[in-house]
Amino acid sequence: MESENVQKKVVMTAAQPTGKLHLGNYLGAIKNWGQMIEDYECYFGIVDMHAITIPYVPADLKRNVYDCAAQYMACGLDPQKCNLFLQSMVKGHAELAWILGCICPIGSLERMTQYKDKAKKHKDALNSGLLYYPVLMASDILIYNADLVPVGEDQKQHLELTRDLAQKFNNMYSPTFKLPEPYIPKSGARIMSLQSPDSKMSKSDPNQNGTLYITDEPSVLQKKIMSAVTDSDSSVRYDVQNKPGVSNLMSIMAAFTQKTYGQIEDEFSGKGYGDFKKAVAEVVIESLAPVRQSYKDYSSDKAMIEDAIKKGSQAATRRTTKMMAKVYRKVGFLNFEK
Ligand code: AQP
Repeated sequence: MESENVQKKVVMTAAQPTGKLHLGNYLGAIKNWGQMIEDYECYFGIVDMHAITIPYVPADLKRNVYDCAAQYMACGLDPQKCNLFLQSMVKGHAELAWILGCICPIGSLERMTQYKDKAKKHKDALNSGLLYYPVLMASDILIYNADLVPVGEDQKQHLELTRDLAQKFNNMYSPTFKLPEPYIPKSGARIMSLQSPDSKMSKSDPNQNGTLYITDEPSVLQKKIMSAVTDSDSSVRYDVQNKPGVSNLMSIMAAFTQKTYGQIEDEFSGKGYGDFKKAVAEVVIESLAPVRQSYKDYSSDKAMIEDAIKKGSQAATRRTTKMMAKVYRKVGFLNFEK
C-alpha cells in the first residue's frame, strides 16, 4: 500500500482511547477521515500515551484501545486502505516530543485552553504530562511530515502551536518539517453537550445524558435527544448566543444532512421543539445505524483488530524512523550505526 501511495499527500490525525467515541468525535473528526482515505496516505492514531495524562485504570485503557480500533473501522477506516497505529508502538512519537519540548516555551503550554480546562477538572491529580500534551501532539503530527490534519475546532490552538514549533525547529537547525494545514469541517466542528450546550460534548462529561455515543442503542439516542436542553422560546432558529441548545441540534442535523441552517429553519417554521427533536433523533439514529451494526461485527474479532494495529504501527514506524534519524542528526546526536 505504501509504495502505491508514495506521491500522495499525507494525512495524520488521532483520537484518545479514553472511552467510547461520541457524536462530536464522529462529526468533528472521524467521519471526515473516512472521506480522505482514497486520496491521501493516511495515518490514523490511537493515542494511548495522551490518554494517561488524566487518571485512568490500565485494564480499561487496554480495553479502550481495542474498542477504539473497532469503532474506527466501523466508521469506515478500512485498515487495508489506511494505517491504523497505536502511538505507544511507534517509538519516535515520544523521542521527538522530548526534542520539541526543549524548544517550546513553558508559557505557550500554560496558555493552552485544553490544559486550563482539564487542569481545573483534575485539580487533585495534576501532572506534567497534561501540560506537555500539546508537545506530544506536535510530535505526533510532525514526525509524519503530514500535509493535512483533520480535527475538530477544539484542536485548532494545538495545531497552531505545532506549526510554531515546526517553524522554530526549521529556523534553529535547517528546513526539516512541513507546516501542516488544519482541516476543520464547516459543520460539526464543535458539537456541544445536549445538557449544557455551552460546553463541548465530551467523553468525560459527568452528565452522560449530554453525550451521544456512536454505539448507543436507538432508544438511548432518542431519549437523550428528546431531553436535550433548549429554551423557553419555541422557534427553531440558529442563534448560538441566545439559543445554544437549539443551535447545537441544528448543527447536528446540518452535519448529517448537508442542509443549511436556513433550510432547517424553513422546514420547522411554525412547528414546536418536539417535532424538531424527533426529526433530529431520526436523522442521528438512521445515520449511525450502519456504524452501530459494523461495530458489533468488528468488536467481536480481536485477532483482526490486533492484525490491523500491528500492520498500521509497522507502517508508521517505517515512515517515522527516517524522520527521527534526520532530526537526531540535525540536533547533533551521534549515530554509530550508519
Ligand atoms: N465536541 C466535539 N465536537 C467536534 N469535534 C470534537 N472532537 C472532540 N470533541 C469534539 C474531535 O475529536 C477528535 C478526537 O478527540 P480526542 O479523542 O482527542 O478527544 P477529546 O478532544 O479529548 O475528546 P473528549 O471527548 O472531550 O474527551 P475527554 O472527555 O476525555 O477530554 C479530535 O479531532 C477532536 O478535535
